[in-house]
Amino acid sequence: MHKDSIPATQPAAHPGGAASPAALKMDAHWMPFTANRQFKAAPRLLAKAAGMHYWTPEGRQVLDGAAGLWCVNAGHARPRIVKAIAEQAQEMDYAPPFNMGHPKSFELAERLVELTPAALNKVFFTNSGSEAVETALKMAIGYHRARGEGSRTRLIGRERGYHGVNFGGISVGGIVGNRKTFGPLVPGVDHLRHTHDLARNAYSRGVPEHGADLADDLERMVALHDASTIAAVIVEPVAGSTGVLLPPKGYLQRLRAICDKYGILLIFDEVITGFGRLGSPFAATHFGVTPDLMCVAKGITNGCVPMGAVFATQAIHDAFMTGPEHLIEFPHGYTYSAHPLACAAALGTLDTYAEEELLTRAAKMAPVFENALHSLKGVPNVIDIRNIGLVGGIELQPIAGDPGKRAFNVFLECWERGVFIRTTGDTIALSPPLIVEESHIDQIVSTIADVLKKHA
Ligand code: PXG
Ligand code: PLP
Repeated sequence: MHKDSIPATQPAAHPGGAASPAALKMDAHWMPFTANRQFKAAPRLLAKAAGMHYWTPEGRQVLDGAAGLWCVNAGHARPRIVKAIAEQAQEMDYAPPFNMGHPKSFELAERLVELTPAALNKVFFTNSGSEAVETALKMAIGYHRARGEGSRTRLIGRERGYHGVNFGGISVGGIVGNRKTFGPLVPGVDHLRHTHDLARNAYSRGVPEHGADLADDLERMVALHDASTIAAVIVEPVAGSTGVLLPPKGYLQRLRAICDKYGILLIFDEVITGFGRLGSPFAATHFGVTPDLMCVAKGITNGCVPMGAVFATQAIHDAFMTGPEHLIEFPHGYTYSAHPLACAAALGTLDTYAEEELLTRAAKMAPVFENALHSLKGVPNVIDIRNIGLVGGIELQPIAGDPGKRAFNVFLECWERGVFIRTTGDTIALSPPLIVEESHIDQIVSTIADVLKKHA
């Protein structure tokens, strides 16, 4: 069913008449989240993709263990999505999103809210996860103000959280490397402690036992700042970018209860967990905890065209709908909100997910994935293994004085051996496309094992 269409031996063309890799000039492009000088000295280029695989410009096949960057959930080059984008580009390239509309955005919104918890029945479109986060934070503050609680402006994030790279997102985010360079950030932000606890929870299968009480940090925030100053709490239900940190059993439920007690909005950042990664359409549906606002991106278009979105409750939406009807209720939006190509890609993506039942496939594959990952216990330098659905984290013992280096070396060597993985700090983060088969999982895990054993 998911057979890749390009044989490994077929030499890949250089799409669009691009220069051959040897002749490629790399000076002008300042690359994102990349060691630019190191990369340009020894580049790793991708030229084609289909199904579970990438191909380099030389035609070397590489298995995709990361769904690109946690986004290509249905696998690469899926025909329905490709066709939808091509047809939309022919039919209408662009439509202004302010005070104008096009049918596909409305169709898409209706389709999306069929998948979310019933309470989340409004959708606001953005172009990325970072923009979804900014949008949700502004909605939260604006909601309280509209209800006459304008003092609720404080935002609570969590240590080790990743919420994109814009100023709001890095302010509520908890990654020092992304924050320290950029000055005072957004004022009035505080952070819960993270939930990662190797001493008590190492080698958990699924959610760990210990740490639900860490949600009580929110009670301490209320005691310190007073609930009347707090607009919202934002968390990733499962933290992806900082190394696959799972919520302790009962933690999200407890956070929900404390938010309810004090009228604080709960925002789930589901940019990674959304669209089937955990085995249910969203983490909210997986854990049975409904946030007030939910950010998504990545899998919404299978990574094919940039798009993000924020889901909101009727109550949040309606709080804005009170002024004169000819006035803009929420002064926010992007030139490319609900871009026609993105909407077409998203509709093709939802069709593909539905036809192949991909939004629940991770639940079916989880036992196979879990057993394969945990077979790495005892392999040199492995200090923890974490998994849920089709997300896995393998934490390695850092090289003394050189944090991150061991995992990056494993990444490089896996790439040489034809397996693409993602690493963050000294954790290997696996998130294969949801079409993954057992043989692919075996290849990923055995390649990692071989590399770790070789360097023991
Ligand atoms: N929130 C979460 C939870 C994310 O994972 C974003 C927001 C930002 O989305 P955009 O589309 O603006 O990138 C993300 C993105 C990694 C990695 O190394 C993960 C992301 C981005 C870059 C790197 O795991 N996730
Ligand atoms: N900067 C300028 C000068 C603009 O005119 C605009 C949009 O009109 C933006 C930034 C924001 O761009 P976008 O809507 O793509 O986020």
